[in-house]
Amino acid sequence: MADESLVLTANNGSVRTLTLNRPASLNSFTSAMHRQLRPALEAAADDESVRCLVITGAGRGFCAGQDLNDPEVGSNVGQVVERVYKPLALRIASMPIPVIASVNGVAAGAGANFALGCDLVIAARSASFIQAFSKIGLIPDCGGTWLLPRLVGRARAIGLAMTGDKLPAEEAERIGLIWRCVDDAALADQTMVLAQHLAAMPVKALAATRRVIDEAMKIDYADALSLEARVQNDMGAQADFREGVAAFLAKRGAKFNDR
Ligand code: T3D
Repeated sequence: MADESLVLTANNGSVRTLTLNRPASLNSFTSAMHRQLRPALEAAADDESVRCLVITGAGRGFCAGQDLNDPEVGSNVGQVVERVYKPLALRIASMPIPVIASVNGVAAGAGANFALGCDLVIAARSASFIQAFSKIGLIPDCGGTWLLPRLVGRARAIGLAMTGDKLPAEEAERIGLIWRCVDDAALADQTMVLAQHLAAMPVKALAATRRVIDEAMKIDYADALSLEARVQNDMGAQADFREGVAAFLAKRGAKFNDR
């Protein structure tokens, strides 16, 4: 159906939640879903009232990666990655606000790496992460080759990618692949507490923090220190910095507005 909502949008104060909504197929990505997800991400980026974005899945899965029934599969896999998954990963990495993946169930293939590319990954204890690519003769995409070794080191990255084994959320937390694993029943509440907390923070500085940390991994120490100085100069000129210092000195709560 052309107008079927494959990506649901909900607002809770300044937190926006996008829910991938193809539960019968574990929210695997189709072209139609991508056509709804991209504008939804743009809308969250453009809407000044949104200060934190949460991405989750409907039903028992988070996202099982590329829908292998989609007519596009097999036509030109590299083109799909270049045209769809690369811009998706880059969009997440450049959002002007913090992005939380609230992983409610299995996250496989591009679905796993889509989650891992978010700023913070909070997962239900019953959730799992699977680099499913190797089982169908592909390599990790949607940022997997870049993210995995940085998150958990080369040995674990290669182990996860080659075996395609299911990694339970608890283990994912233990090895540093994700931020936190919580009881299933607590996931929605814990996600919202975290999201509201981030939304009340100086989000412009949070987005700059992500950008500089990502950039710092590609440059040497001296260049990273110079980059810190340049970006700190920019942050120091923002109203949020003045407000943060004023609130601290006045012993009151800060109200941050920059975005
Ligand atoms: O063009 C390109 O391909 C390039 C891009 C590639 C990026 C990628 O993401 S490649 C990797 C694609 N994903 C996978 O290979 C994962 C495939 N799915 C699975 O291995 C398993 O479904 C899971 C381990 C994720 C979950 O297993 P389980 O036993 O909990 O559930 P299930 O019974 O396998 O799945 C439930 C339903 O979802 C089932 O449909 P049915 O039989 O009830 O009608 C299953 O077919 C469907 N489903 C799950 N994943 C996909 C899917 N349908 C289409 N595509 C999927 N990826």
